[in-house]
Amino acid sequence: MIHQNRRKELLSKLDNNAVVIVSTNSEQKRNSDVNYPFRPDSSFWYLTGFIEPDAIAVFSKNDYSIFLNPKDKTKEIWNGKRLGVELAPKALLANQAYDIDTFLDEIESLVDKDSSVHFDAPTTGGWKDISSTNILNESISSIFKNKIRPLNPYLSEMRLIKDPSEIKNMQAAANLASKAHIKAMLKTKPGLYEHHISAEFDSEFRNGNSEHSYPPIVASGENACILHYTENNKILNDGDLLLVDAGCEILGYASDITRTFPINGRFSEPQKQIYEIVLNAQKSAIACIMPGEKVSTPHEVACDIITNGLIELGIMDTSSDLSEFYMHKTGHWLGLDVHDVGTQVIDDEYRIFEAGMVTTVEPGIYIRKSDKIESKYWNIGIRIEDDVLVTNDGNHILSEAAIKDLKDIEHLMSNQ
Ligand SMILES: [Mn+2]
Repeated sequence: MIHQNRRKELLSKLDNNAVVIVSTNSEQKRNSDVNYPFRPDSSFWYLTGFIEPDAIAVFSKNDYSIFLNPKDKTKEIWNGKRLGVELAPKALLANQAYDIDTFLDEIESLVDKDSSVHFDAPTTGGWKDISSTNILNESISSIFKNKIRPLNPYLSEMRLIKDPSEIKNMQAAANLASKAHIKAMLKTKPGLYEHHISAEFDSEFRNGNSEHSYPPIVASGENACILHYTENNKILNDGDLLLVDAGCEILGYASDITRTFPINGRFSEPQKQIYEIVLNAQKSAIACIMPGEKVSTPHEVACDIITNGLIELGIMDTSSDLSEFYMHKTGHWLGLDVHDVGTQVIDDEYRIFEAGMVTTVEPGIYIRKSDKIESKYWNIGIRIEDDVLVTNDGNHILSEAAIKDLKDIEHLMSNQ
């Protein structure tokens, strides 16, 4: 029902006779005859609730057709059950279902002469996607030509505002990942390897019937200054920090959390100084998230605090560029995709926060070796990231169970 309501709401934003075509992913080859674990396309999942690979939904005000893989005894024995053409209409609340291989034969008959066709080329590969040529995109472009209109701008606006069922899943994803971060702090000690800490997240997520929402970053010492470090195989050295950026997925909805903590359980004085700047920037950025505030404000607030903090410590002088130490944005939308859909800017102006939006808040400071900087600060990389829901009267930190105050972390890790 929830998916039917979403299709209805989407159509209400389009022309009266508009037709929407949206497709999901195909399985992707990892090597030889081994595939990557399958993950449905987020927009397709959002509108249909259907999680098998190779499917296309076509719907308008009066009609909903679903194209999907047909039942196949052999393939189902080898690869798992399929819903099939016969059961699909009832299960998915569609008017009719077709074998996906008949898509090109049927599609023209499902679109009236004066209808517009809302469709965007799949970005992650889908049905008959062959290297750089997407057959679905090519076919739809050649059949419907100038009747084609974009879909994503309308859909992204809808996906940007989360409904209560989506928020429930995101809270569950944040809770599970927060628990895993606490476990990681308790497990961490000098002499273990980054992959041992990574394994805590694998175990916690799988035990919660969940998956990673992106490859985790478990970066000790200087590795923390590599933003997308995923080797996760170095030894944990006494005196270094460990930066962990890891989140999971519940029914498709992601969490995305980063914590940075001392491998031996005690922050050194220079680490403390940098940590307090990042934490202050993060808390201050979160404090200004509320309906009516510009979405650019958290980043501005975080940049000011980090700039002043680094100048005070003599790491940066007024003329240096902040991007040497803080080179990414303070947040991004979060939802079915970790970097979720939705624009930041409308008509050349930053938009304002609205209740139901979920953003990450993740300032950081990364200090690489440099003759211009006192050596006690070298190789300190710190990021603190929470998932924040905009509520009617302010915000709620979905990931608040993951402790982040310096004293709380030291206290937790002293009980190992
Ligand atoms: Mn993030």
